[in-house]
Amino acid sequence: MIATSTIGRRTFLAGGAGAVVAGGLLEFRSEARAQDATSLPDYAKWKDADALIVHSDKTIETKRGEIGTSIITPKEKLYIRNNVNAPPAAIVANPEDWQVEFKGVREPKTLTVAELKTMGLATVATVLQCSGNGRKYFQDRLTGDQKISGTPWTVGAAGCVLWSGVPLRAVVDTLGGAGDGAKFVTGTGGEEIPAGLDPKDLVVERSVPISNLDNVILAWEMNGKPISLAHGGPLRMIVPGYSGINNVKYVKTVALTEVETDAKIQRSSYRMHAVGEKGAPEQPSIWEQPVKSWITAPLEGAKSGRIQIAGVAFGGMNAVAGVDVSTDGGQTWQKGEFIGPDLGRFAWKVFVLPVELAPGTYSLVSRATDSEGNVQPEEPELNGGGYSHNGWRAPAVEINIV
Ligand SMILES: Nc1nc2c(c(=O)[nH]1)N[C@H]1C(S)=C(S)[C@@H](COP(=O)(O)O)O[C@H]1N2
Ligand SMILES: [Mo]
Repeated sequence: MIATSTIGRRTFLAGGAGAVVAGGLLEFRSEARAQDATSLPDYAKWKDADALIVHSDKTIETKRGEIGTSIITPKEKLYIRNNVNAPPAAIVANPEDWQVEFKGVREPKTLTVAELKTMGLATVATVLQCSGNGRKYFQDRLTGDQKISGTPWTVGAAGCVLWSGVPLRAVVDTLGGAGDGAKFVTGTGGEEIPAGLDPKDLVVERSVPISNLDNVILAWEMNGKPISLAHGGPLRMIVPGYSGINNVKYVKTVALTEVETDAKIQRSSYRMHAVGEKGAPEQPSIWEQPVKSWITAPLEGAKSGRIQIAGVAFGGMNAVAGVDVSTDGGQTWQKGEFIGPDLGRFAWKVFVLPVELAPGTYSLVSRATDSEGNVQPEEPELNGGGYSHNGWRAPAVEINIV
């Protein structure tokens, strides 16, 4: 917990003067909150506090050493990111009764979760990762008056999770098929928008290309339990392979649309643009996740001798095909070995490399390749939102062997 407040304070001071001038009161408030966040917020009280870094009541990161080697991330350790306040806990009291409106199909209809449960069942393992995971590594590279605002996540805004629910394709087929000209799947989150504020500015509504129709799952179960409020129960739209933001929690409307939603969160947020530029619809949207890996153990020095280096690797839309591991900061590489069951192309894989280390200092890094031959870059180009960091150098683990 001391570490948490230190991170908050450092952010506060580093961004301080600039943030207040540039961002005004709102930004000031969120940084102040990060500063005194020391315990889990009520809706996440059931989480394993020792495994988490609480940046704020809406941004909670998994500690790097807590991911484990069992592939699936336990719900108690999974990160949380809410863009706005979560709905009241009452919505998960009777999950079967939750209603979802389906639009852009031949026979539009509102269905309950109980009805959805009769239409089909599928289970998929996906990497759920915040689009801003690794933002801190971009922020560390800024010079002059450059600024990237947002939570300074390192590697812990990610987990690998099992989702069960109905394939969206089955629902669309039941409702007579897609309407004419449908190009996107658009999901709307069930948060209440406070009166007097423009819903377009706040609604968590995301559009993804309709090419995902056969992958999308409307999930009511996560790792074998009804989805908690924190993770988007009673029902969540899962878009396998896609960045966190596209996985809409407490989904209340699913529409097949001709155009992308003009909600702010789609129109200008989560866009790839240069530092200092504003987000705009013509820029690439943060959709598919790029190939990525990082080391999870060891994170601290040890006695010389045999050591098992371990980590996680995934390919986003593509299966991960291989991972190279280096103990000298990328000068020389060895092949890591994937262990454990293969949970499919959207899951991550755990890798190991046994090494013999003599006393000295080491820089441990990993570099994954996906089935299409895409390789993790050493350093991705800076972008203004600090999105989709997948560089292999920045998350290096520096250790001392004695
Ligand atoms: N309805 C809704 N869905 C949402 C969000 C949100 O604030 N509201 N946040 C998104 C973001 S930015 C991320 S990273 C993931 C976080 O999922 P988690 O909290 O279950 O880890 O949910 C996404 N879906
Ligand atoms: Mo996110």
